[in-house]
Amino acid sequence: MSTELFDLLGRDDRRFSPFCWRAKYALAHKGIEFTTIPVRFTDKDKLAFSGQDKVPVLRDGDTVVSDSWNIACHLEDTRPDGPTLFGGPGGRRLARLVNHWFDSAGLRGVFPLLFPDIFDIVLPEDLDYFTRSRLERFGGKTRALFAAERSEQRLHAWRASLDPFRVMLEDAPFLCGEAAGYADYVVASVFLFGRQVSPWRLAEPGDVMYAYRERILDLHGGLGRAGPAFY
Ligand SMILES: N[C@@H](CCC(=O)N[C@@H](CS)C(=O)NCC(=O)O)C(=O)O
Repeated sequence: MSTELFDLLGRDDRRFSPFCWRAKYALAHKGIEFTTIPVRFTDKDKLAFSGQDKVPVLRDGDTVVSDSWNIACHLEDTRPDGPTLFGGPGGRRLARLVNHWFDSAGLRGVFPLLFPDIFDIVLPEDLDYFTRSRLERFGGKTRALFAAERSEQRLHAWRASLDPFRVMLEDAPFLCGEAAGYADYVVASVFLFGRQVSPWRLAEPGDVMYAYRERILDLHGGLGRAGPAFY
């Protein structure tokens, strides 16, 4: 049975989508051999079989699953004997909470700081689509306006918002404990994404979150280090 992950493609083979990173880590965590199928923003035809237009999409034998959370649940449910992503039903619900909260606070909070730089790593043939779709999404707010609003102060405020994670990492290497779990992959996806799209550093050496990021990058044979990055 073949397992394929449809993965967002940027310049220089950057695979930068945070949601795709979550799926790649979940697959690696389960020890599943998979191939990635690169997808440009405008390659919507390639995703038509999934009935929607976003990545990640997993084709696992005859089963098609879209959305990173659904992919994690599918992997946990179909490979119960592999290392667990959630640590049981209670852990699954908590991971779901982390997923919701992190998307609406952590990821959304840092997005304005990184957004202006994404234009430089989007493939030239996707640039018109990216510019148009994001203008629509952000009510006409331009790249230039986002760039004018970003500041070191905002970056420091975002870094400070990660304090609850720093507390969790005082007595364990990962948020889930001695071994990483899906909640780690959700939170760490912001660092995997951030280092590939922008020179604005989401963590600096000396910060607990930087050491955590390094540990995540090293997992699964250095999976996260694949492809070019700013830092
Ligand atoms: N909730 C979805 C979000 C997926 C998503 O937004 N993917 C983005 C890439 S990061 C995408 O495919 N965007 C396509 C587009 O904007 O046209 C998940 O967790 O998988």
